[in-house]
Amino acid sequence: MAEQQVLVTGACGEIGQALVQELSKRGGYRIVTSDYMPLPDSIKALSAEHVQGDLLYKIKNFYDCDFDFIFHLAASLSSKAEVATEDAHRINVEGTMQLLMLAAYRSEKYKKSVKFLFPSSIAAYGMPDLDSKRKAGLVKEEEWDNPHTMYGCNKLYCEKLGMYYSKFYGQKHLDEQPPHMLDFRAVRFPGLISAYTLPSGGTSDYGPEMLHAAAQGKDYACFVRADTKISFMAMPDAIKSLLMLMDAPRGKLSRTVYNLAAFAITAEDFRQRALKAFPNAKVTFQPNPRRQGIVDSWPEDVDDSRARADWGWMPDYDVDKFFDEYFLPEIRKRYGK
Ligand code: AKB
Repeated sequence: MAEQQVLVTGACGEIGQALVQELSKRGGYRIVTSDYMPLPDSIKALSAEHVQGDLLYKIKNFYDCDFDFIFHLAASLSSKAEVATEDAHRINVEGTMQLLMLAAYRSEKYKKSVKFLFPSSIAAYGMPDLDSKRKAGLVKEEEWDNPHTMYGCNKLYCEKLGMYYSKFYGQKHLDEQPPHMLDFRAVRFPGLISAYTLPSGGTSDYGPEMLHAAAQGKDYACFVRADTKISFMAMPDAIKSLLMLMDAPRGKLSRTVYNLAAFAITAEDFRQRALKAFPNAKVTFQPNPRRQGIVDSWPEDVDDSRARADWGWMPDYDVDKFFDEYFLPEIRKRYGK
């Protein structure tokens, strides 16, 4: 069978590296990557072609490519986006729009729905205050969607752009809808934690940063309060969710954007777990008001029942399995502790 063509943007990021490795393990794909950085050794041999540079200037490289799937992961994350807002808008919104236009055009012209997978985020939510956050319980996709950050606004708007290009682009009468519109699918990820890579520029970064520091015997000053709570997920589950959504038959999907959750814990829970595994670790709390404000605006946990019902989503790792069967064994190998 001919290989299917996949584009992964932001391939050098944490999700990108893990996704390229998993797609390559599955086999049957010609993987084209793009990023402003050169590919790291972990995935260099797995990419058939790497387009390096600013996506907005490089998009023309993809005009003649016949992609079956696009994973658009390139983004400026929440903390970085808050200090370089216009640049974040350009990367997060204009980059996404150019790629959506390209995929929509190719879907219609070649009568083949390009599947466009988009990682949105819990940053699409905006809890007005801590009291509302604590009382909100499991937040559904359509609730509290007034983001407080540039990144959150960008993600929420790109979800809407994806719906526009997949449902309404061309403004044909419903009876005349061409059968081959772009097939846009999005997940709202919680904070992600990998045992192999570290995030940069995000605000949920305190979780993985603390654990990696503790495993290396380095002191860590956590930039949020001890009681700060949001949901997190193991990187293998994040990759599993993207591949499950990629494979899900269109007819099973009742919506375009799905919440995902795995385990919601506090920064103090992270500290306790880190100290239990690495008793010499030293973790203190030195909240940064700006970054604290960002995490306080994100819900404590989200309701992912629609993803479970529509496409069988179920994380492999709850909090205990995350530490005992994934993170600690892998991190001990990595840092030799
Ligand atoms: C960030 O912290 O910006 C990201 C996210 C939650 O989307 N990890």
